[in-house]
Amino acid sequence: MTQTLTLESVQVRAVSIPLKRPIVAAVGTFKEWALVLVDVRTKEGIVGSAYLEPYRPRSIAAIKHSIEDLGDLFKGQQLAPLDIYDASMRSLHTVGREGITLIAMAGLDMAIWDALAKAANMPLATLLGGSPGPLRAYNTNGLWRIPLEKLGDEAAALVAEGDYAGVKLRLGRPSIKDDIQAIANVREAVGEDVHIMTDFNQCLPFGEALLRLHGLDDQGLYWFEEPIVYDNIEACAQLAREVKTPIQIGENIYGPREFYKAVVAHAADMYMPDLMRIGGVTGWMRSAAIAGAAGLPLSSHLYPEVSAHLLRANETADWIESRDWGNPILAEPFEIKDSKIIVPDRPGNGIAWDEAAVKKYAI
Ligand code: SMN
Ligand code: MG
Repeated sequence: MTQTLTLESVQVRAVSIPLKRPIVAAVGTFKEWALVLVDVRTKEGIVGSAYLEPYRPRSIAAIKHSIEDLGDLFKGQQLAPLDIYDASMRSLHTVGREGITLIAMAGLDMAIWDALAKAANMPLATLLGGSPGPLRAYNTNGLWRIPLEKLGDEAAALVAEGDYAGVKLRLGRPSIKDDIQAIANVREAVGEDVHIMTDFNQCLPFGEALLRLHGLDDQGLYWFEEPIVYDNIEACAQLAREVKTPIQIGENIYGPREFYKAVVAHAADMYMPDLMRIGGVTGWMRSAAIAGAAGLPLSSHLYPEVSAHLLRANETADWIESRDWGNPILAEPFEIKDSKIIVPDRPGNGIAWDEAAVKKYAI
């Protein structure tokens, strides 16, 4: 007998969790990390869960209202994520195709896929044709734009957190000399065998990016992430052509069509979609197929749990960005061992709330 699920209601809550190492980046300074929790209840009794990372707490009201809007629209309908994705876009494009529209849709979509995997009694990775198991991970939990002299100790501590084979260092300091010193401090602390991914968070004007990336090209860095504004596709493509170190982009790409345009324009050498912007599991799988066909390495941005399931089912899976900021509200955070995140062998996406912690951090 086939089991279909019917949407009964959608619950949206929010928490804000203090960060062990505050984020100091070109996108902003954050002492706490907000999460929007989405639970999709079905008539059959299965609940699908997922979260969004809205950065700015004040944007939560708009996201919540949009998800509730979609919940009303699909009440009583079958949980068919591809149908719901398309109908959501048709419904919300009236208030914009990207931004809140895709973010709300993505939150609902991830929770729906969790419910479907639970109904099938399979991990999400298995439902998508992959399997649970390990994936290589780098530690992104620090190395923000903190004083240069603090970088070495922090880098060593980050490696020790999970025997990590990679860490991410934020660059784009006032001068290239500062960036070179930052790299030297981290390299000295982690040794030759740990990869250093670097992230500029779009802070460089294009001319400065040309000078800076050429100047840093022989530093043995694993990638240059978002050196310039993400949607200047032609300029991104020029950097990818001219610079030896791989250019990595993707966390700000909204939906599979924008992803396709970037790939066609050779805007980068590697991609790292963000689940809330790429359009949830559905938008990710559509984009991953494009990356796979083009032979482009695919990593993740934030959302380590759901991204890990997806990368276990993707042709060109590369690195998981490992961040623990959401762990305090998870009943069973994913295990990290030998620089690998382990996709657990339990039904769904593996996200279950620690309700006492959700209450504690509720906003
Ligand atoms: C990032 C993530 C979250 C907050 C600030 C910056 C960054 C990354 O772009 O790739 O981790
Ligand atoms: Mg980034």
